[in-house]
Amino acid sequence: MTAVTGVPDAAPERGSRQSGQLSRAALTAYGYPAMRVLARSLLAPRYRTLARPLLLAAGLLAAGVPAVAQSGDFRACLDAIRDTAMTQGVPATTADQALRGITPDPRVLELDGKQPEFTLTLGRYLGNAISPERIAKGQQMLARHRPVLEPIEREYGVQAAYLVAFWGLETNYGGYLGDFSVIRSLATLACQTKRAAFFANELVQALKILARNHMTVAQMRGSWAGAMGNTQFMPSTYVNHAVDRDGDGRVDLWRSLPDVFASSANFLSRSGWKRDQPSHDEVRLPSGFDYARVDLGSERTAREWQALGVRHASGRPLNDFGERGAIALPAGYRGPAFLMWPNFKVIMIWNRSQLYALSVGELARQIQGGPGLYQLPPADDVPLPRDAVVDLQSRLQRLGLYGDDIDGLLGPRTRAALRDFQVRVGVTADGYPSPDTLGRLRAAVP
Ligand SMILES: [Ca+2]
Repeated sequence: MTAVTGVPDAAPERGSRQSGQLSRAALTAYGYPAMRVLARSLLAPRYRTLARPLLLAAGLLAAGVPAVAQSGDFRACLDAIRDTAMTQGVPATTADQALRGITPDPRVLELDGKQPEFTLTLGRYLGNAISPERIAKGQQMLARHRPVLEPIEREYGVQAAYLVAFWGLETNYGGYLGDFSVIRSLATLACQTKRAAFFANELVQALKILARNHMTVAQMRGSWAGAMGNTQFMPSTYVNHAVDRDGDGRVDLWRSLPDVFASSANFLSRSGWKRDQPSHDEVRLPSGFDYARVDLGSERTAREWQALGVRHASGRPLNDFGERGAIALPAGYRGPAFLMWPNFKVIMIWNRSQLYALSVGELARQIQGGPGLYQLPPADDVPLPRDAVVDLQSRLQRLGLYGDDIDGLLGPRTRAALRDFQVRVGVTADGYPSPDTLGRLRAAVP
């Protein structure tokens, strides 16, 4: 599990701007959403007896499979995964049937090899994620599925609008579930990429799902990276958190919306979702606000922020849930400011992109009839290509302000260095690479 800080938002600029690709974009940027990693550490009670063999197998996977994977012997790699699956209770017949005759999928390798080229701006990201059509459709879906959603909201304590928002962002309300063979995709990623241990474990979990007779190999289709169904669960998340809500004895995240909504609610609830609280509020900062306070780690109570002059964006006093929250300025001081409550972090367990979390929360809020943003992101912001971030980091380094890796990723250390530069040249120190700040940096370091 990664901390909520330290992961910049990036997404590949490819393909159509379908929303499902947003989550996949975040997924490809860092390999996989944190949710899938967390899932492995939260063993459901009925699998607890498997914890010991699982830990042993994890060691085995971490040690053995990558070596085999790097040897390039696909079959030997699959055999190692098959053996691990059997130590975790998967019958040999199930594993053999699933893995027999499969070959690496070149399309999966091609997609895996595509690195994100741009850090999307807030405006671009939200524009893609929360279109008026998606809000309207979310409202229709909320109304249509209310009889299913209401009892789930009561039981799990996760608001129906959020469950619908995750669904809308992951697959555009079930519009595209992915048509890759999950087993073949995971086998390809486990045996022919560097993230062998992670995907080998996912393949073992997928084999468990087959062993429990939830579906056939042919029915198990999903994204190129193995995410399945209406909310794109990875197999480990499915095994640990998915639930059979409609009572037919199978968890079907493709065709059963009761199963889909209850599974999402179960995951969120176990991840610490706070009943009746939003993920964030848009806020208004007072003039003269010290932007050094803007940091995911800098949490205060609503009362403390209120005392510092922060108000709800509408001008009224801040909501006070008795919680602490941090302020984020994802488009710098010229854009909207957000106060992020505990549920924001829970969304980042699902997907560790801050912009993704913001999109889920905004979509949920606007599905519930909330107005659009009070402060729109600046129109002149442009997506920063990775080499532009490399350039920025190099210039900050030459000024003695940045000592970290020149990796082209706009992380918190780069932002902190940028803030120091802004202080030095006497402009608003929000740590955001606005066109103005970039121009000043180029002038300072020719
Ligand atoms: Ca079911």
